[in-house]
Amino acid sequence: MTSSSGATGPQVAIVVGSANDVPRLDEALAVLDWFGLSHEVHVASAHRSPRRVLELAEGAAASGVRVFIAGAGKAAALPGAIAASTTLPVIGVPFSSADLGGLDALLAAVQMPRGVPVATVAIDGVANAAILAAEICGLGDADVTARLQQFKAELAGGADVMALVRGTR
Ligand code: RP5
Repeated sequence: MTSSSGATGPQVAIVVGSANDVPRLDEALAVLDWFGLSHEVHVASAHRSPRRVLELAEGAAASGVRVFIAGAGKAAALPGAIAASTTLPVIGVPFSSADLGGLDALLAAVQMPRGVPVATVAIDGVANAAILAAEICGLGDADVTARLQQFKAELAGGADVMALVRGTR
């Protein structure tokens, strides 16, 4: 994708730690589509493919990415590993798993050392991650801001988030 600024990247870069995580992103992709935000999904693991994670983190800002969403389960180092190597905001999504229910990933994502923040949402909170990404992108984009105002008005009117963004209400 190429924007008028010459940027080649999407507005929102999504990275998950395993191909098995990709189906968890459905709600996030629906939300981002509703807000008209371009996005790309990458599979890269802080533990299994750390060099790929570094490449994605280091290259994103120059390609026009505005914000990362990083989701991982278990010992979820991915959001922090990305945050360590980019000046872009990183939204962390801890994924649930059968053994510890996602508490492991939540603590790994949220308990970042001072200096390297990750904005961590709830366990499996991919829809909120996408809404937060829209709010970040909306800071510099009047169209996204207008969509956010519409979104808030719809919520206040009783709309269900996923029914709204999927157009099924
Ligand atoms: C994490 O370990 C991934 O994000 C995934 O949620 C979890 C399990 O990965 P797989 O063994 O299913 O590839 O790194």
